[in-house]
This record gives sequence, C-alpha cells and structure tokens, in this order.
Amino acid sequence: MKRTWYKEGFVYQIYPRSFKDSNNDGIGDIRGIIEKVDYLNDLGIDIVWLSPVYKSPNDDNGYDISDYKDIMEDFGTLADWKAMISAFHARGIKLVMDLVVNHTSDEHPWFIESKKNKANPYRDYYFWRKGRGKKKPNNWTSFFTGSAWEYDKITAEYYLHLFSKKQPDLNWDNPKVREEVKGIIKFWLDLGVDGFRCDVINIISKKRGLPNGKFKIGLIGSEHYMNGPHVHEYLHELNVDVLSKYDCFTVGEAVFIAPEAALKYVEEKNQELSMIFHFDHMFVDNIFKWILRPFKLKKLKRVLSRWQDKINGKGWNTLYLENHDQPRIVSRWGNDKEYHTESAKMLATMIYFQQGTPFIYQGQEIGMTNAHFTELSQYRDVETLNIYQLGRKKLHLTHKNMMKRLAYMSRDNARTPMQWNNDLHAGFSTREPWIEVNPNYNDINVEVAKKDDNSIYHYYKKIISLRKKYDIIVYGDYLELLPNDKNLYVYLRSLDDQILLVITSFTEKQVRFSLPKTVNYRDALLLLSNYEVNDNLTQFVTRPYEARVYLLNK
Ligand code: ISL
Ligand code: CA
Repeated sequence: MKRTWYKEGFVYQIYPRSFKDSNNDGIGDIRGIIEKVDYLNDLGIDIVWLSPVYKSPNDDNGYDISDYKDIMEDFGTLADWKAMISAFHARGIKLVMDLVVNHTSDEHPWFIESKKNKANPYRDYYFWRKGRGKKKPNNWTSFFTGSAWEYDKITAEYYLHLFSKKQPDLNWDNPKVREEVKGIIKFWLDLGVDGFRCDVINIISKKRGLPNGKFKIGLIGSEHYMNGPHVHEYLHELNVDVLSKYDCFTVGEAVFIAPEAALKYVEEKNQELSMIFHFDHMFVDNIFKWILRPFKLKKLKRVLSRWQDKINGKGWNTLYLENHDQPRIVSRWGNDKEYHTESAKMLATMIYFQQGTPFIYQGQEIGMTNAHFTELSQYRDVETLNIYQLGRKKLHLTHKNMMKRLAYMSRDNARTPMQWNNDLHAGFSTREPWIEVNPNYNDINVEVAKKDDNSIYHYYKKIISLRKKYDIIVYGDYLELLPNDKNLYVYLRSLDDQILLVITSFTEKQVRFSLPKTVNYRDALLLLSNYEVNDNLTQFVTRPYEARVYLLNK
C-alpha cells in the first residue's frame, strides 16, 4: 500500500450556504469560512472539501453550475476565494473543490447556445433527442422524480436531465466536452487546489442509443449509465492528461455501486480516482431512500465489512456517516435525546477506526441533529419538495405519512445552519437565515461544546489526533469479530505486532462482551472510550452506546 497524505488526512466537508454568514444577508459565504479557519485548524483536520461555490442559479444549491471559473455572488468573489485558500494553506490545510461535471446548469452559456438551433456548435455538448410521437425519447426517470426528459419549444426536441430540469446532462462522448472539463480542472489546480470531489462521477457515460430501461420501478434506465460503457476510459484520460501532473487526489461520488465495480475506479494501477464514496451503508435503513425500514446492525456490519475486505490492499476506502445529502447520523442510528452524547461518540468510534480516509460533515463534530421540521414550508431542497409532490399526487399518501419520511430522510436535515453559539440564529448570521436554525442550538453549539471536556467535539478532536499518532489506525488490516451479534460491532485492526480493538454497542441495553480467545496479546492500553473504564477488557457488560478502543501489543 502506497503511503500518502490523502490517506492519512482527516477531511472536513463545508456546505458553504450553511456554514457562516459574514455579511448578515442570511446566507453563508466565503468570508464566513475565513472567519472559521482557526476553528478548523484547532479541530485538527487536514483537508477541507468545499461543496460548490461556483456561479449558479441555485436550483440545487450550487450543484447546477453556470460558470465553472467564477464564484457565486452570494458567496463572494474569486478574490475572497483566493484569500480563503491562502488562509487554509498557511495552516497546512489542503482544499478540495467539488467538481460537478455530469451536468451543468441550464443557464450555463454552453446550454444556452445548444438550445438555439440544431446546428449550433454546442448542440452536441448535451443530449438532445426527438420524441417518439407524443412520447418522450425514452422511459428514463430522474433522481429527483419524474421523467428525465424536458421538452424545449425552440427546436421541438427534448434534452436529458438525470437530476432537476435545470441540470441538463453533459455528453461526455463529445471530445470537446472532455477538453472543457480538463480545462476546468486545470484552472483550479493552477490556483492551488489539492483535489476534487467528483459529483456522481460513475454515471457520466451513457449507453449509445439511450435505450429504454428494463425495470419499471425505481430509477428507470439506470442500467444504461451506472458505470457506463466508457466511464473508465474517460476518467483515465482526465487522470493522465491533467490530474497526474499535480500532487492532488480525487474522491468520486459513486451511486449504487458494489465494491467489485468500485475497485476498477480506485485500483492504483488503473490511474482513475484515488477513492470513492459508496452508499451501501446509507441504504441500511431504507430502500431508494424514501421507503423506510428498521435499522439492523447486522446489515450495517455486513456492508461495512464487505467494503473493508474487498478494498483492503488493492485500493482505498472512504469513511463517512454524513454529508449534505444525508440526515444527521445521531438522529438516524443513535439516540438524539437521552443518549445524544454517548451515541454520537459511539458512532464516530465505529466508523473512524476503520481503514480509509475519514470525512466529517460540518456540525457532525458537535452532534448536530435532524431538523425535526413540522411544516412543508420549512423545507428548501428541490429533491424533498419533488418527492413530497410525488408521494401526495401520484401515490396518494397522506400529508402526515410524507412528513414523517421527510423528517427522517430529507437532505435539509443536514443543511440547517451551523450552530456556533447561543446568540440569535446560533451565531450563524444576525439575519433570518435562508433555512431555519435548529431550535436545539442553545444546547448544541460550538461554544458550549468547547467548554465541556466531555463533549462530542472534544471526542472528535481526540479521534483526529489519535489517527495522527498511530499508523495502525490509518494502515492496519481490518478483521470483524462477532459478526452475528445484533447489538455489538467489534473489529480489529492489525499492523506489525500491534492490534487495535474497537468495541461499540448500538443499544442502550446492557450486553455482555467477551473477547474471543483467538485474540492474544501481552498488554493493552485504552486509547479512547465514551465512559470511564475500570474493568477488564476480556469481559464486561456494556453501558448504553458504549464505545472503547484499545491498543494491544502482541
Ligand atoms: O441525495 C440523494 C438523493 O437521494 C442522492 O441520490 C443524490 O442525488 C446523489 O447522491 C447525487 O448527489 C450529488 O449530485 C446531485 C446533488 O443534488 C447532490 O447534492 C450531490 O451530492 C446532483 O448534482
Ligand atoms: Ca452572506
């Protein structure tokens, strides 16, 4: 395994709209991030992944880009951005930008041109097709519900959009499109960025002819673009032509992917991506996100262990529980009431001692919870609003039923403003923010957390510092113990003559833990725990959401 900084670093994701508002217009911005650089440095993180800050009409909060080489006015200017990257670099923090190139905004000049007429040189940057009589060009559906095709009067043709209709898909088979993407990557690398998080990168290559999807439910047509025919060629091309010439890394967002398919992207010899985000663990408590099912620890363990086992030694994993598209983990698999602190710490322990690059999402380090919105009008997210309409109008579900699903899964749960202190609007802004602040900000905020030695914040800080101190946490091999236990997730990591033992309980009930006899060691050191520990590690009864990490010497 090649040792390198992006495997050793801890990543912090910033969703700029909700991080810190410097000019009090209710929207987070780049100057706001600059105000908080020392906060991030103090937490100990090494890399920042910044969600999109490019020019955008904000149909999907910046994931619909109208100018890849400039900054959205709400967020500031390119000069502010330059000041921000300097502030990060001055503290040894690297910056990863979000690269959203499966689609552009419909307000991007390329799309505006391509709409004009069929002979326009930009026409073939996108997928324009005639309808089949009165019908759409094919039966594909969008990630955000409804058909993936939108009709445009000017040329009487449809264009493809796998996300909202303001996000037309780019045609990567056109070599000019690939050259444009290389130009964008080069532009930011030359300004000093250290890598890219590549949005939905495994769906950029669509099957020739765009045939109808076979399955009639779910994301119809997806078998024709998930890990599509030329995706590996195209990523290899970007890597060889641009990325490999810089000291940078890439993390690809890969939707609906199995570890076997993931390996093709991340095996070092293939020269494509450095690592990917998969979603397998995010589907443990739901099917297609909106059909909820009870959380089962055994399922989670099976999924995570499978990813550890398949990728280990060949490629590199990512470790995450939250991002701007997912609800808050403590509300999801923990207990955000009686055991808020214990369960948030346990979840962090469970994930961040596995092998892979760890990512935390803003607010996770203080245990921010779901928004618990009760009115539809409190939601802002395009996906959330679309799914509500689909549920009500097409599936005839009740308002109450839909609101329950949104309260659990909506992306807006992660998008409420960062809770900095007890001031009005949690210190995020002095003005009414673009989305409501979670009313629990008086108890859950950075200022309170910093003062309390037992806080979730200090626990995260400890995890981050341990990872810097012990190679085994970064590079050790993974082995799961007690796979059939319904309440405990226990695993080992091993490197040379050391073993790391991680024990986590997913229940408030007491559970008897016994260390399997196969684990032999001479001495043990408790590195981390979310309760005071006075007993022996070979056998003990767990407390609610207990977590312990031991370093054993063979
Ligand atoms: O969050 C999801 C809805 O269920 C995912 O399906 C999500 O749409 C998918 O992971 C792709 O996400 C990325 O691309 C989208 C953007 O809306 C997301 O914020 C982004 O992370 C389109 O650019
Ligand atoms: Ca602002």
